[in-house]
Amino acid sequence: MKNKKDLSKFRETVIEKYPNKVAKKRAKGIVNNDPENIPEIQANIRTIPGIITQRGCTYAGCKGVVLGPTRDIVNITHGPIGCGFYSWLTRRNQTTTTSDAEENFITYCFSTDMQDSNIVFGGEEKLKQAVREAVELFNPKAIGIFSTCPVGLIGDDVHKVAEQMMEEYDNKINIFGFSCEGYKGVSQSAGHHIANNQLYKHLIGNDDTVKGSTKYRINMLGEYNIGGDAFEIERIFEKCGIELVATFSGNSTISSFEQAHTADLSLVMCHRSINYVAEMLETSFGIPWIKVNLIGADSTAKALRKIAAYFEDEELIAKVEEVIAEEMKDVEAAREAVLPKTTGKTSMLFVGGSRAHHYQDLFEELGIRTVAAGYEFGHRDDYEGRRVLPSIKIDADSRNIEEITVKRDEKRYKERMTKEKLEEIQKQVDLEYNDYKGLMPQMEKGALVIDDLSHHEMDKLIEMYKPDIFCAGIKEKYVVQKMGVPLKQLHNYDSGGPYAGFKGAINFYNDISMMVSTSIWKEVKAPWEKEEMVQAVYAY
Ligand code: CFM
Repeated sequence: MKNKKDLSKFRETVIEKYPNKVAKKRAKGIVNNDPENIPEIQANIRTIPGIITQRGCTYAGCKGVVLGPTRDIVNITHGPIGCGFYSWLTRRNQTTTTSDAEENFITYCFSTDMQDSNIVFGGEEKLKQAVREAVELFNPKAIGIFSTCPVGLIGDDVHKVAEQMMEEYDNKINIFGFSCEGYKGVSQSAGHHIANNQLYKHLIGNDDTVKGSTKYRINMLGEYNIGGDAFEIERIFEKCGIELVATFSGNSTISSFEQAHTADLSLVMCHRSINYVAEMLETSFGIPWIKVNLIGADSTAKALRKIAAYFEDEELIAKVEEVIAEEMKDVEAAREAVLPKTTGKTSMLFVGGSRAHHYQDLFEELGIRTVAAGYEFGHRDDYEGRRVLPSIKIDADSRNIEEITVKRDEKRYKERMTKEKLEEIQKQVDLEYNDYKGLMPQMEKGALVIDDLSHHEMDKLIEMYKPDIFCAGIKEKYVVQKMGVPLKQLHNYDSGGPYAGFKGAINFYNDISMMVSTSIWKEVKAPWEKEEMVQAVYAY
C-alpha cells in the first residue's frame, strides 16, 4: 500500500476517462473521508447507462433479500423463468425447521414462467393457475406474488389476483402481491421498501400470542442468515436468556412476523434494508429500536451490553458478562494466532448497503486497515449518519415507491419505556437509540468512500493501490483475482461462514488470514504479461 496521500489522486485519475457530463456526476459519488468533518456524498441515484454497476434490481431486493429467507411462505415469481431462477438461493440464506411438521419451501423455485402469449394477452389467468397449483401441492399458510418487469409493462394486476385468490380459498390462506418490478427504483433498496411495506400491511400485528419467555423479548431487524449467521446469533441470545421473537428475515417464519409486536425492543442490524420497519414498530406498538452490529466479536459484546443496559436487569447484565467472558477466550486465542499474518494489511470493501461498514469491525480486530469502501445502493444516511435525513431531497425515483401511513395501534400500543428513561440509560451506555452514525465517522481520514463503484473504477483502485484483500461479490470476483488480488465474497461468503457473533469471528479470522498470507496471487499473470502479443486498438 502506498502512502495515504495517493488516495486523494484517485478521483481525478478515474473520472478522466468519462465524458464531461458523466465525469461531473460520478465525481460527486467519490470522496476522501474526513471523520471530523463528514463530507457530503452523492448516493441513491440512477446509475448512468453504459457504466457497469455492481447493483441489482428492485425485484431482487424484494423477493430475494427480504422475503427470500422466510421458509413457510410460497414465493411465486410472476414473470419469465430467469428472474425466478437467478434469485433462487444464490445468496446462501439458510434456514432450519424446528420440527418435521414445519414447512420449508426455500428449496423450491416457484415461477409462472411467462411466455410470449402471456405478454401479448396478459398473464393473470396463468398466475391464478399457479396459485391454485401451489395450494393443491403445498397448502401453505401464505403466498407472496412478485412482479417482474414485464408484469408492470403489460399491466397485470397482481394485487387484484391476490385478493381474488384469497376469496377463492375463503381467506384461509394469506395471499398478497408486490409491485416490485425490476425497474421500479434505482436499485435493490426500492425493493426492500416495497417488501417491508407489505409485511407491515399483511402480517405484522396479526397474532397476539406471546410465545416463549415474557422477559427480555427482542426483534432482530435486518439479519438475513447468510451462511448461517442467524444460527450463531440465536445461539448467543439463547445462552444469555434473551427471547428472540422475530428476525426480519433470517431463519424466519410467517408467524414470527405476525407476533413481532409482542417484543419489547428492536435491534437494527442492516440499517439500509429495514430502518423504516423499526420506526413502524415504534409508532404502531411502542417498541423502541437501537442500532447494533453483530459482525465482529467486540461489536457482538457491545450489542449484548446494550440489550442488558436497556432491560436494566441485574441478572441479565451479569449473565451477558459471563457469556462474553466465556466466548472471548476462544476468540482471543484465534485472533492472537493470526495477528502476525494479518496486521498491517489493507482491505477494500464494496458491498450492498451495510456490510461495507459492518465488516470493517472484523477487519479492525485483525489489524487490517480499510482504505476504500462503499455501498452499491446505500443512501446518504448510511454513509453520513441519520442526522442528514432531513436534508435528503425526495426525487422522482423515491416518489415511485409507495409511502404508507403508519398509525398507532390503539389496542396494542404499549409504551415500553419513556423517552426520558431511554436518555438516562443512554448517558451511561451509548444505546444508539433511534440513531445510526453511518460508515464515514468510523473510517480513517483520507480513506476513499465511493458510492455505486463501477468496474472501471474498481480496475483503477486495484491498479493504483493493490490492496491485500478485496471484498465484493460474484460479478467482481474473477476479474479481481485475475489481477492478482484475493477476493472474499461478502454477499454469500463464498462457501464460508457463519461470520456473525463470536464463533463467526473465529471463522472469519481463519479464512482471511489464509487469504492474505498465501503467495499464490503473486503467481497470477495474464497471458499478455508473460509473452508478447499482437496489440489492438479500438477504431471508432
Ligand atoms: Fe442489508 Fe444484506 Fe447488505 Fe442488503 Fe444485499 Fe446481502 Fe448485501 Mo448482498 S440486506 S444491504 S440487499 S446486509 S444481499 S444480506 S450481502 S447486497 S450488504
